[in-house]
Parts: sequence; C-alpha cells; structure tokens
Amino acid sequence: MLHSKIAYALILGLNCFVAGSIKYDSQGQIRGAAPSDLERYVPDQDGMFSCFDGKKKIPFDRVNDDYCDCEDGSDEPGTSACNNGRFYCKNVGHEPIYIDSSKINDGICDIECCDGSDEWIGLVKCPNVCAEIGKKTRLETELKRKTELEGGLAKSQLKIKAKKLYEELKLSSIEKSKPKEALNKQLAEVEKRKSELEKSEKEISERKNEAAEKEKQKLTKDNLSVAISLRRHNFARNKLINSRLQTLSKILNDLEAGHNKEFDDAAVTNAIKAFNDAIDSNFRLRIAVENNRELSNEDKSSNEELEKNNQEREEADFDACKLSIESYAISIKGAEDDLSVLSYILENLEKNYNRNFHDLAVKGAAAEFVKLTQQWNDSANSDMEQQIKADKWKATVDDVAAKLEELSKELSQKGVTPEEDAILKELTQIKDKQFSLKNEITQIDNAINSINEDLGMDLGPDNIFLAVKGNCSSIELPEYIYEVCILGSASQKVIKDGSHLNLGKFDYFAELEGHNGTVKDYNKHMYTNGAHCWNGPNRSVHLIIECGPEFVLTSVSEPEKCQYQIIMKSPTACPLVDENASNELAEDAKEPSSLPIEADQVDAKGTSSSPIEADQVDAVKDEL
Ligand code: MAN
Repeated sequence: MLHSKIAYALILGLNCFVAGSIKYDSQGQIRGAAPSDLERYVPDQDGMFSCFDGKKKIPFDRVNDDYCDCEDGSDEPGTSACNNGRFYCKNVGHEPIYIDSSKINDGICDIECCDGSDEWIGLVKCPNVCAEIGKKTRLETELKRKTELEGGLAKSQLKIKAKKLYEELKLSSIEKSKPKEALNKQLAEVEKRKSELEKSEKEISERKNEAAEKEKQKLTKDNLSVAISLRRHNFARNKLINSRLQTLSKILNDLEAGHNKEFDDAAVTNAIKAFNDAIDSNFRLRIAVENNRELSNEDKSSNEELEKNNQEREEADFDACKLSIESYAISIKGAEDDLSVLSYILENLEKNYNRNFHDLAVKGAAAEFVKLTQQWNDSANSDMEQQIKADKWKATVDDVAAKLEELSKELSQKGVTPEEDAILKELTQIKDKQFSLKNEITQIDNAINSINEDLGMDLGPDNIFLAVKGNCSSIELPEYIYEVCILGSASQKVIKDGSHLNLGKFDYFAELEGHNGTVKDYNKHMYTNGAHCWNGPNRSVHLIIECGPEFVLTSVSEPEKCQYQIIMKSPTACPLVDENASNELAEDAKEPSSLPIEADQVDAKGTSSSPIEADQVDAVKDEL
C-alpha cells in the first residue's frame, strides 16, 4: 500500500489530467468506470460531480483522486480509496466484470480481471489473457449449450416415450384384467362342478368300501374260527418244540459242565464240540440255551399275561390271526431244525460213548435222551393227527386269504360301473381345469401387480424415468467394471476373477439441498443394501446424474469405504427445450461451428476422435 501511495503521488504529480493518469485510463476514459456510467463522469456546468447516491456533489477534479468523498464510493472507481468501491474490468475478448476496489493495485494478477487493468500502477506486470480465457469460456458455453440442446431434445423424446408407456401400462393393466371376470366365472362353475363330482366320488368310494367290507366280513367271519384253531395249534406246537429244544440243550449243557475230562472220550468231546459249533453258528439256538435258566414266578406270569393279550388281539381279527399263524410257523420250522441238530448230536453220543468209563454225567445224558425220545415217539401219533387237522385248517386259511386279496384287487380295478368311471374321469379333468384356471388368474394378477407397482412409484417429473427404467450403463476402470441400471440395481465386477459384488438396489431419490426435505432431487438416485462390506456397512451407491445427450457413466469414486459415488450423464438431467431446439441444432450443423470439435465426437471415455483438438475439449469437459 505504501508503494502504491508513492506511485499514486508520482503519477498525480507528473500526469494530472492526462490520458493514462490516475483519473483516466489509456483510452482517456474515467479509470475503472463501466461504459454505461461514463456519461455520469462528466463535470456539470459548475464543474461538479454528483455522487451516484445523489447525496453529495464534489468538484470534478476530486474524482479518482485517491481520496474517498462519496458514501457510495462512486467518486473513486479507479482507486482503492473507498472501501465499498468497485472497479470495472473491461476484459475485452472475454466478459467484463466488477471487482472489489481493494483488489486494485494490490500486486496480484486477479484472473477475473483478465485484462490486468486493475494493476494499472504497474507493481506487477499482468498480461492480458482475456482472448485466451474468452475463447475457452465460449468453448465451454458452446459445448454446454450443444449438450443441453441435444440432451434436451433426447429428453423430449423420453418424455414422449414415458407418456406413451405410462398410457400403455394403464391400458394394459385394464386390458389384462378384462379376461379375469370370465375366468373367475369359469372357475366358480368349475369349482361347483368339482364339489358335485367330489360328492359322487365319496359316494362311490363308500359304496365300494361297503361292498368290499361286507364281502370281507362274511369271509373272515365264516373262517375266523378255522384261523383261530390253526393259530392255537401253531402256538402250542411252537411252545412244544421250543421246550424240547430247551430240554435237549440243557442235557448237552449239563454234559459239558459235568463230564469227566480225564476220560477223554472221543464221542463226548465230539458231542460237546458239535453242540458249541451249533450254538456259535445259530443265534436262535444260543437264545434257547441261554433261556435254560429257571424263570421266576414273576417272569412266568408276565409272559402269560403277554401271551393272553396277544391271543385276544390276534384272535379277534382274521388278518392279525393269519399273521400270527405265519410267524409261529416260521418259528416252528426253525426250532424243528435246531431240534434235529441237537437230537443228532445226542443220538451219536448215545451210540458211541465209551460205556467202560462209567462217567455218570455222560450216562445220565444218554439215558435222559433215550427216555425223552421214547416219550416223544409215544405222542407222535396224536401229534400226527393234530398235524393233519392243522394242514386242513391251513389250506382253508390260505384259500380265504387268497380270496380276500382277489376281492380287493377286483374292487380296486373294476369295482366301478361305467357311469361311475365317467364321473371319476370327469373329476380328474375338472381338477386339471381348476388348476390351469387358477394358474391363469394368478399370472394375470402378478402382471397387473407389477404394472401397478410401476405406475404407483415415483417416476420423476413427467414420469420420465419410466422411459429408461431398467436401462443399464457400465464403465470399466483398472480394477472393476461398474454397472448401474436406472431404478434397478448396481454392481461391481472384479476384473481379475470375474466375481460380482452387489452394490445395492434403487431405494429412493435424495432430497434437494436447501429445501428442508420437501423437494426431491431427481438427479440423485440412492441405491442401498448391497453386499456387506467387511468391517464396514452394506455397499451403497449415490448415482449423480448430469446433463448429457446419452446414458454414460463417466466416473466412479469411493469417498467412504464401500460407499460409491457414480456420475452418469443422461438426457433426463438436461433442461427441457422448446420446439425451436431441433432447428437450432440443424442450423448449428449447417454453419461451421465456432467449436473446434463437436461435442458428440467425444466418446464416453472422454477421448476424442480428433487428436489435434482433444486436449482442448478434454480440458473443457473436465471443467463442465
Ligand atoms: C472390495 C471392493 C472395494 C471395497 C473393498 C472393501 O474390494 O468392493 O470397492 O473397498 O471390497 O473391503
């Protein structure tokens, strides 16, 4: 400031009232005054200057004398004397601008004052860069104008498309629901018929069951007594054979424990070995041997109780009785086989044991066996008679069982009359019909619901987003490929392994800043609830949409971990244009543009097809 005061003093002293002085600029105009104000910087007939606020008149020579006289600072447009003064930079070749008078001669080249006229005292040499800046600015303005024009036109098309789609959707929702009435009516009829048929089906099945039941009851009733006799026979026979088996195994057990090993009688050793081998290879025999122990009275009575219950249950029903007959028959067969094995062992022993050894255990065993064999032979005749009876009973029981089976087969196959068969077939068809009608109705409902969902959601001004809903754009960066679908979902593809990460689904439009949450910002789409980020939140995207003639993603950043900001150029963010816009564009196309390169020559990645001018355009695009 001291320097500038000295410099002012010098200029005042040497060049007062001369062009290029403090008062006047090099063109002889009042320094720092706007052209529109120049007429006010002329002395009146009394040689006075009127402050712009009209509050004061001062001698004209006090204009730009580096002393502030007017309250509004209007007497010092070219100096920094007034703290509220403004200096007018002409900026020829660019846009004129007022700067704060404090910036005059402050030794700094202010870029706003691109002609350098504010530094008129010469403390610094400020080159006039207005031509260059002006050109760049015009380029920017022109590019912006063209972008907005093209984008605006594209937006108009989208607006028309959205309107058409919206109407089509509304219509299609109505159209789609039209057949529903008829279908529902049809369904009601089908369901009515179905319930009638189901009633008939129930009657048929009851009749069938009744017939079958009657036949079955008759057969089983008439033959239950035979089955019971056979069951009792088998029960008794099983008990008998098992008790014989137990007796023989006890003899052999006692022999093993009681014989005199010193004698080393081969017949005895063989018998014991054969007995043990038989036990080892025959589980049932082992059980029979283990059961040799004397049962307590308590055990006996509980066994009896069990048998009584089984008998009662099994003898009440032909089928149960038959099952029991068969299971006893299996048990008898097994026990008889085992009995003949033990009999054979004892028979050999009895024949071959060395009678000179006088081993009481051996002798006892042989004698006991002989005695038992005798007893069993004695009862063989009556056993045989019983067996003949049992065989007859068995033939009857088998015959009845076969008849019952035949009967149920017959009933299930051809137990229905042709009329009944027709009813059952119709019922099958009607069930199919009901299924397909319900299916058809559900499909219509789903389609209508999805249309209504679209129609019901906020689709932006003029429902513009309906025209682009589901449109997807992607951008490839060194590590990832990002894809965003309008009102859909966003994803991140990891290039090195091809895996995909869900970055979220469209959730809502952000609020327009400064409106207390009352206005939506349709150029800020929020995608939320993407894949969870390790040690962080679920991934989410702020999609910022800027005006552009086409849908392209231009940049992606991750300002916070797993929270992405994606910039998209899209016509939806452009201002709407009027009908003259297309003429304007057509004119632009005719006249060689002042632009060195057309905006649409710049592709999505920001590279240009014209290498010469690319830098220039890139620089402009960067700033836009
Ligand atoms: C992945 C990507 C990145 C993210 C990390 C966080 O590598 O989704 O964008 O920053 O996970 O762990």
